[in-house]
Amino acid sequence: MSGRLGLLGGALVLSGVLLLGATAAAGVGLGSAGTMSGFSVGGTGGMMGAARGGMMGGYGTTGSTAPGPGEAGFVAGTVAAPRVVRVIAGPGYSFSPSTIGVARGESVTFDVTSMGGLVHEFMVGPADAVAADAAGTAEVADIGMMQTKSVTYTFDGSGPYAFACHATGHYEAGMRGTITIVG
Ligand SMILES: [Cu+2]
Repeated sequence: MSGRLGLLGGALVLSGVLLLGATAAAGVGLGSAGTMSGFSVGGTGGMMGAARGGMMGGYGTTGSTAPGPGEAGFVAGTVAAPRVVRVIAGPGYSFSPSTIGVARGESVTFDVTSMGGLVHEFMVGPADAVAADAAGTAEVADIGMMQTKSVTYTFDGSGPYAFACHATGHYEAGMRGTITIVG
């Protein structure tokens, strides 16, 4: 008897997780609809983010990194259909990956998930503007633990480009990365 109840409980938990996952995916789509000054930002709530990253043991099909330039299956992102690149912020003062290749002119949506206990930011754009934390540079801020936020950027210049976290002290601790223009 108790074994059957255990099985039933497991099935209920599983369907709950699937429901949460679907809700999180819908949240990402809604978030990307908002546009301001040339780049768009979006995000999922903390609990939904945890459902995607923790309980499901992965990130689902909508949050995975698409093939990059030079990789099999690469399709350059466009403004209408940006290529998705998943970035992990932390644990500690690091991004993974720390170097990201993009094709000249393509639009990329960075889905940034914060791991560990620190709140991070993700700024992307011209390297000098990113280094200076210049106002108007594309970014998402206040990315809490297990939370995912996204920002879309079009690499239509010659570079160099970079990304960084400007939460207090993080950049100085080395929390930055490089965008490489491929092709
Ligand atoms: Cu940070």
